[in-house]
Amino acid sequence: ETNQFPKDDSELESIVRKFQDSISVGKKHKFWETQPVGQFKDIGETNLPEGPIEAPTPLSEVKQEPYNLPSAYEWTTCDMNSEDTCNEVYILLKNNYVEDDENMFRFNYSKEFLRWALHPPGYYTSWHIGVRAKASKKLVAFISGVPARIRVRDEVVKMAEINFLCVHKKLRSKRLAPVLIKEVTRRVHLENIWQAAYTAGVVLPTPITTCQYWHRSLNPKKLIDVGFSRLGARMTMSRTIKLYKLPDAPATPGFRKMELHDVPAVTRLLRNYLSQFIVAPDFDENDVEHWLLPTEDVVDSFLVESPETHEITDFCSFYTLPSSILGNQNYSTLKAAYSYYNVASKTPLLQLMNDALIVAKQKDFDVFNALDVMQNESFLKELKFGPGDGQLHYYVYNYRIRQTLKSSELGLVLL
Ligand code: MYA
Repeated sequence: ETNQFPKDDSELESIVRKFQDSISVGKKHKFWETQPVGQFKDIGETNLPEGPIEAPTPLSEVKQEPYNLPSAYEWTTCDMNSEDTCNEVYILLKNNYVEDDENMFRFNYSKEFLRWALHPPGYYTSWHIGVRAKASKKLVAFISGVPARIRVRDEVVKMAEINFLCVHKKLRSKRLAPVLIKEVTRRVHLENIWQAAYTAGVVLPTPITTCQYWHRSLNPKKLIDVGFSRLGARMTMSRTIKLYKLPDAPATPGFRKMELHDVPAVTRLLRNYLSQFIVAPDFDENDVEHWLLPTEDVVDSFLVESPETHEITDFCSFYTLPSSILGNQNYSTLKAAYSYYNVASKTPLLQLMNDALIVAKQKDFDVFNALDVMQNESFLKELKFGPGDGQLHYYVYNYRIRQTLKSSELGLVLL
């Protein structure tokens, strides 16, 4: 159902841009070439050792003062527990964060979501960094990090997960982003952490893997009306609605919402499952409680409790990330669910994910999105997901991984 052929010049341009991106091996990255990250020229160099690119320096040698900003701007640390500050970050992102290639949709992370994303166990307020205009005090840029333990093969590495890098539209292309990145790096170093993980839609030196988003229509009429998808060839609206129809209730006996007392069992299930991937988070019970216990309109988690043995055998989860629909008369928000962590040990993964689609539909989501990571490829086509046109590149900072991974070798989902 999704874009098979370019429909107009702007779509053609975006395809050309992506092609140019994909051959960006020869393109200059004035900032990224100075950073301890895998460089394009080193691709295929199998002799370089896996692990940190630069050794940590003594903490006393970490720069003690913030980097310089252009004189009209100043640093601010954003306390997301403050209703006012959280609202300012929310508004900056709502108006200036990531859009699709055709500028039809823009991510609209909710305030509750931002608080959840930025307050995991052990978070540092100092890693939630804003830039204000000195005169008006208006927030014009943001970057954030949260601590995480990420396993690469058999090493567990303390990292920062960097997200929500945003520069106001009116301040773009002034090299502010490298200053934000250097400042968050400095503040991460001050906590004696020397590695980071991040994702981006753009190609930078150099991805550890490149993933694709797939989309499963839950409300096909709205998706077509707002231009998210198009009516397939030889399809009518009523045939399309029928194609995507789902049962009213999940099919698996014992399928229910995750609760606090499930945290130990879910942690065991998930740790065991994630151990098969080359890169994956090293979740303990505190992490599972934070990241996977259901939070209204932020994250949903379900599991299968065997009706006979009461054993927890399967688990699925998705997070809520709406997008603003730019310039549509009838609709302002696209309600999207994003597949998070799923583990099937007894129920077939296909059936488990079909139940996830059913509960997402019950909760009135318009679309269910999933990356082709972990074992997701095994259900995407059969459950009528269609490939999206955007790619998501995964990166690690100051850690070399010998070969580029297949997306199915990745066990990490960033928000
Ligand atoms: S990904 C989401 C990024 N946000 C958006 O896409 C929102 C809309 N766009 C914007 O707000 C701006 O366009 C941004 C760039 C802020 C993205 N990741 O200031 P500039 C490089 C990394 O003139 P602007 C997310 O949040 C670019 O290649 N670098 O450009 C994860 C160029 O460098 P080089 C990026 O457009 C973020 C330089 O910036 C990105 O005004 C992970 C140009 O700067 C990008 N997404 O602003 C950050 N986009 O010349 C890295 C552009 O070398 C974290 N650039 O090519 C690294 C780890 C840090 C911690 C380490 C701890 C040890």
